[in-house]
Amino acid sequence: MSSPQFPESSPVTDTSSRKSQFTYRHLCQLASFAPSCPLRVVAHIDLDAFYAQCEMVRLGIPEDQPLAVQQWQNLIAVNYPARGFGVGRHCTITDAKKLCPNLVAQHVATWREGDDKWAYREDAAANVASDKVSLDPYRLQSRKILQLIKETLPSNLQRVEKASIDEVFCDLSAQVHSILLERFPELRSPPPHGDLTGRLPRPPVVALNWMADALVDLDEHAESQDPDWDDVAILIGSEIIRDVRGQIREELRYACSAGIANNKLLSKLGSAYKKPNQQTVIRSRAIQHFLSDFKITKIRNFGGKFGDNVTSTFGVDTVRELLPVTLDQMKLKLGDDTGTWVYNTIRGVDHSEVSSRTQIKSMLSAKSFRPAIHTVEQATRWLRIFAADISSRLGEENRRRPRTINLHYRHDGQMKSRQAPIAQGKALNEQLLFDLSRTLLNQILSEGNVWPCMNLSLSVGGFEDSVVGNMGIGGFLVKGEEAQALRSSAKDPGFPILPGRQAAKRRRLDGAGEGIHRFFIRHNTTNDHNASETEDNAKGLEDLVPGDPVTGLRNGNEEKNEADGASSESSECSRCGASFDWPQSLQSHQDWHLAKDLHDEERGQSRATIHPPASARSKGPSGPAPSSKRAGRGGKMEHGQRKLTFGGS
Ligand code: DCP
Ligand code: CA
Repeated sequence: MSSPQFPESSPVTDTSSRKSQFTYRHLCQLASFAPSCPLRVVAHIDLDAFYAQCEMVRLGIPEDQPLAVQQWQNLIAVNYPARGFGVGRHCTITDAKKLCPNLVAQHVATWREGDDKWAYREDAAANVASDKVSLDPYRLQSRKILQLIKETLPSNLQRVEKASIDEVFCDLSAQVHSILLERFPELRSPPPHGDLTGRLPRPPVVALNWMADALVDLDEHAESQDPDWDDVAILIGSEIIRDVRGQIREELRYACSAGIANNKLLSKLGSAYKKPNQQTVIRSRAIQHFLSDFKITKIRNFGGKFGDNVTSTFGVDTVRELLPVTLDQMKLKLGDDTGTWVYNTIRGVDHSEVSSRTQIKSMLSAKSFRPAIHTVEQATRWLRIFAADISSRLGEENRRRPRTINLHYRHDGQMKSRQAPIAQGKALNEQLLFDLSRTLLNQILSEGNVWPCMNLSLSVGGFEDSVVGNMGIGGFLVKGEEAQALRSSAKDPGFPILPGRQAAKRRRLDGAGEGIHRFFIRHNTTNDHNASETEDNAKGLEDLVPGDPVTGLRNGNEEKNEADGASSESSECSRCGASFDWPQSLQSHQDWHLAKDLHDEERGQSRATIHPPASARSKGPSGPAPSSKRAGRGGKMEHGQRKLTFGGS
């Protein structure tokens, strides 16, 4: 018997006496997206050289033309033809042109002081003082791509999560389940004696047709095994994603790469494994082989200081070298939660969910001034731009309306912020935002002695319509460029990373692990380098901010001296004892507790959760050779990853 859907697969003549390792329960779990289901299929889709492709598509540039996207004198995206000449993001525009004289360098669109619309401008690179980068063109393409993915997958069986401007996770489990039942009628029968723990019959194939996928080799001991349902499921997932990628290419002309595996961690590593325009399948039996060669610091969440500390604590460099460390040893050195998390992660275990929630919770428009600005007129012109920027982005929020507006203002190493409610009932347009921001600016200016101004940022937050129960904990978080700008401007010295109970517990520990534990209590401060200008921040710092700094800074009189990062104030969380140097950090932390309580309540369970250290957040997929390009980049996070669960789900 040969399955018509698997034309080149080898059939098995007699399967009746052989059983799958998977049960009827596993099959049921597949239909309900259960994160712990061993048959689960998750894909990660990542656009190749995204901003560069956006410019190529917009300008109708041939695919083999080297092109880079320029922001001032730097490159922020480089297409693959240009990479062939050795051009990378690290290059200045001058170096890049030396390496590749034929390079097209397209500057990003900018808002200009005094103008009321962003535009592509010939002279943008020379006008860093008067221009502000606009990422609107890329956001628009991103939305189109996301929309197309959603349209391509069956509406009732999809779970699609936007992870950043050019990345999407898809949990394909329910769709795969439905296709399995369609193709293999034997799976439709109820379990013998109604026993869900009974094993499924084996799949009626011994070799599957993987087409041209970059199929990761199987683990050594697994090579002799015949395919089981997890292989069949992931193959179906791979077919689905091939189709999705084909649609994106055909309809929108974008090339993307994808990883298909049984969780987010692996699928994300997979999408970066072979680029551009390829997909990589990591079967369950190939996980160990796939992960072993990765440098620990290249695994998601192991970048930065956290990864460095793990490697130095155990004196290892690669996953392979860390594998022999026992769970007990890990716990001893890293604490129970972190030790367990590290132990599982390097084995490819990740039960984080793909969450369809893509609604953002705040928006920020910001500009750092080099040189500083000195007049009300200048500041006002920038407020006009911020209002236009936020207003155009609000237009895409499907009638969701923010409730608060904040202005942050930096002068002489001090951050001042003011907040006001946005009155309901009035049309929320550019003019209203501008008027409100001017009122806030006037409040700040009335104090006198506020010039020169080094940074201005306007944000809106507290979006309504969100039913808390539907949001999940991520709904309380500010992400991406918002988080970055708020954080770098406020120079908040540290958001707590773990629920304080765990942090407090860690403080009691001593020994070699202590160096690591401190990263769980305090995240690294980020450099303030006009970072809010680029989507890099959205990509690199889409990390957990427990609580909402926008509302966290709710006291309009708070002013922080950021010059030395010190504060005379210190506060402790009454719930868990974690201590904070800054009141707004404590406020954020308490908001986080509240959010987590609601989240746990919503899920009807209280699982231990751990947030990987912010300092450890890396783009991640930079393992073996094909991905090494990512080394040194700031990391990016996506939703489910922020709360790594323990003890199964
Ligand atoms: N980006 C940025 N600055 C960075 C990193 C990224 O502005 N330091 C922007 C430009 C990128 C986009 O985010 O096009 C997506 O980032 P990726 O890391 O996914 O990189 P690319 O899509 O450019 O390339 P790849 O093919 O490696 O995914
Ligand atoms: Ca990309």
